Amino acid sequence: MTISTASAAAGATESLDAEALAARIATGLPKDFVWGAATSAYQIEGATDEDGRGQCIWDTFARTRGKTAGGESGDRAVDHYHRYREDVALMADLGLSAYRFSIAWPRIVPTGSGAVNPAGLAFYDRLVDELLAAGIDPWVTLYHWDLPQPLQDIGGWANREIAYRFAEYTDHVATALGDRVKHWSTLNEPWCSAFEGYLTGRHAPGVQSAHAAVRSVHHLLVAHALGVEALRARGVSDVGITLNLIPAESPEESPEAADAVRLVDGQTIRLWLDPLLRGEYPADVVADFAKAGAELPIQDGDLARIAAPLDWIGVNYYSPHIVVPGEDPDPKPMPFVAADTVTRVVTSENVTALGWPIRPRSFAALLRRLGAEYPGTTWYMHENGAAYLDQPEPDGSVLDPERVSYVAQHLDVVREVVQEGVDVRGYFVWSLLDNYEWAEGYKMRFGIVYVDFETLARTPKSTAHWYSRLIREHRAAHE
Ligand code: IFM
Repeated sequence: MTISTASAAAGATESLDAEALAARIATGLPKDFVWGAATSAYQIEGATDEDGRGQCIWDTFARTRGKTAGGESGDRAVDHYHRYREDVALMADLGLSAYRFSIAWPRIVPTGSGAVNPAGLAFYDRLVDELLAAGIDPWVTLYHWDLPQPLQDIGGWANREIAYRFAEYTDHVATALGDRVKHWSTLNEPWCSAFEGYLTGRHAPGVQSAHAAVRSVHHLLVAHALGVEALRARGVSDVGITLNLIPAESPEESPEAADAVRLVDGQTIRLWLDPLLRGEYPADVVADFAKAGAELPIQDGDLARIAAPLDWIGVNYYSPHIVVPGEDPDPKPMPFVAADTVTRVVTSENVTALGWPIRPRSFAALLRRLGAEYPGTTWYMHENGAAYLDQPEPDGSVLDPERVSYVAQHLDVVREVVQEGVDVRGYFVWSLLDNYEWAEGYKMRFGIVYVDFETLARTPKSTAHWYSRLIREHRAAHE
């Protein structure tokens, strides 16, 4: 199969065979490059009523009529809670060196504060031991969107109290797993938690308020800061945060188009990286918030704590936001505060099944920009992948050439920018398994391993085989 790459070195687009591209990536990345796959608790575990797990905002949201496709929920998901051994064996077969997964807060502290649930901790204890026995390095994410419902009942992330509860929960998990888990991410994609959870309401808890969304931004960052302090206090040395850094671009060249790009870029990228890495919120974003009557509830000392040194930033990238100026006629509101002058460009050209444009050159530009504007930072690709409507062949195999192409193109970009000196140290494909894609339900498949949602049987797709060969080739190249 032939893949077009975005290599800048080649000038124009270049076409390479999938195996030749794998060889170029394998030999072009350094010896200690980390090869992983990622998942999250609510999307794969199921067992939402077992072993003392409490309820989370996604349980409530999915039960609310009209909020998720077909009313689907993570109640059973792909039953990883019971099948984790099989899943770890699968990862070992693929040759993964690392696995990024999240801990379900409602399993550990079912009511969000107070008593710890030992049975919940025991699950992750078993999972971590299983991973280590298989030679796979666990990368824990502490929060991937499953806020305990009792904490939402007191305002959720719009209430500063939640940040303190997060620090307590972090301490419990670090105490239990810190002897074996070396890599910790505090939050996954806080932009989604704040803007999709509290502004558009397309995600749990389904609130629609600029005021609540902006408060949530700051409280999520305070939670991150307190979480880092809790982890450091337990002697954890490899700590970061995972951000979805969606670059904005416009096909138009005008001051209005530049302003639309500025607004979107400000709220997706600079709103997070600037306080974390520079100790300040971007002034233009604060001004956009003020236009909507919303203010970041900063207290004395917060900014210094948020900017405490990190070991890395995890980057989740899928696609750029393509925008033009003007009021968006789309009935779905743009997920940005004061975005009444920004229209999303919808295209059907070179998109995944979710309609997300495939633009490896935008990805390359993003990584180069991160390297240039935030020098001295280490980056890990914590998520990258593509949704397609995969179906098994009559012989049971699952062929997903579009996903092979997507992953190969984006990995080749990683290779290229690493060779230019951008400090990207690993790649986690999203996702290990087909799973619950939040409000989209189960239709959109992101896995490199196919899951039959009836029988729950797992079948590695072509991407899994290609990725596995790449990992082995990389190892062989550095032996
Ligand atoms: O499935 C999600 C994941 O939970 C967070 N990042 C984006 C993925 C694809 O939408």
